[in-house]
Amino acid sequence: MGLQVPKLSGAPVRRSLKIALLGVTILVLAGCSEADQRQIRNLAMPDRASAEGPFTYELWKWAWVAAMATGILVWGLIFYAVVKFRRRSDDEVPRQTRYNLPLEVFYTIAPVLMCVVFFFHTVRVQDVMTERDPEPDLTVEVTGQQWSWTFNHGVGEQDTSATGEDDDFAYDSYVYTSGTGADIPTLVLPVDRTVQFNLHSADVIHSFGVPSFLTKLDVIPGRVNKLQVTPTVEGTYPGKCYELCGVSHSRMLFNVEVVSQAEYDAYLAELAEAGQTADDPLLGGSDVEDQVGLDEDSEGSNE
Ligand SMILES: [Cu+2]
Repeated sequence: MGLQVPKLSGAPVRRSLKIALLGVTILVLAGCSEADQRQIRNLAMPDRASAEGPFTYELWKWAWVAAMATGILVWGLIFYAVVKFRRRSDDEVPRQTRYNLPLEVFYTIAPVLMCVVFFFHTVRVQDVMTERDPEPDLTVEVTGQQWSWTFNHGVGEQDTSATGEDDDFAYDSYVYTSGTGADIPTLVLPVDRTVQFNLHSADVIHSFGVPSFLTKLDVIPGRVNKLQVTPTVEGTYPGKCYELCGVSHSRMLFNVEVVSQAEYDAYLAELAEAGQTADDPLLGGSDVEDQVGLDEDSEGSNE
């Protein structure tokens, strides 16, 4: 009993394969700018600018190593089977009822073991990211609202026993900066200081994150989530809302400027001079007149 398969002539197939491979290689190499190469070296992660960042990056890196090792093993086995068990003559059909018990036990247990290892390291890194120093160097009250951010910086002595909830705030007075969809706000932070962010939402669930810090946390109405970060490298970084929160979610951006302590103090004085002061942090709600950035009079467009 022979299987009737039309014969393909090898040469044209090999030639088109070669041309396709060449095309793909040229495309990939041509697309590699210096920024791309940096991205490749960083495995698509931004440069780490916080004390917590390396932990996330190590988890990411070793997940890649594990995935690549698994991939190479699987690809190797596929090609081995393709070559070794290829059909050698037209009337040959392999036995259809073979099995290999040790192999089946292996490919059941191995993925379970991999998941256990991934889970262990994920929890280990998560513990680092969610760990909180009871005495952070400063506390910033952050408000997420459709669709921008307000950053409230404390002035004077910090009371680290304050909960950040129910008007129990760490400072007696604040200076603040607020953005709109048309005017992206800037969060200024001192370098090498552990900052606690108390995250408040005035409406829906947002998520506060700075890619270069390699950490983020949800901003949930009705509760105060707390995230601690220690920025380690001075510079300007983009930040964003990571949770689809409505039609202008993509405009819910901010910039982060990590500066020296002296520059930070000068910045707070600047805000105070501009009259952006309050006894309590601005947490949205009655502080928000309407959905910012969407009225037609505001600068910028909604496109
Ligand atoms: Cu949002």
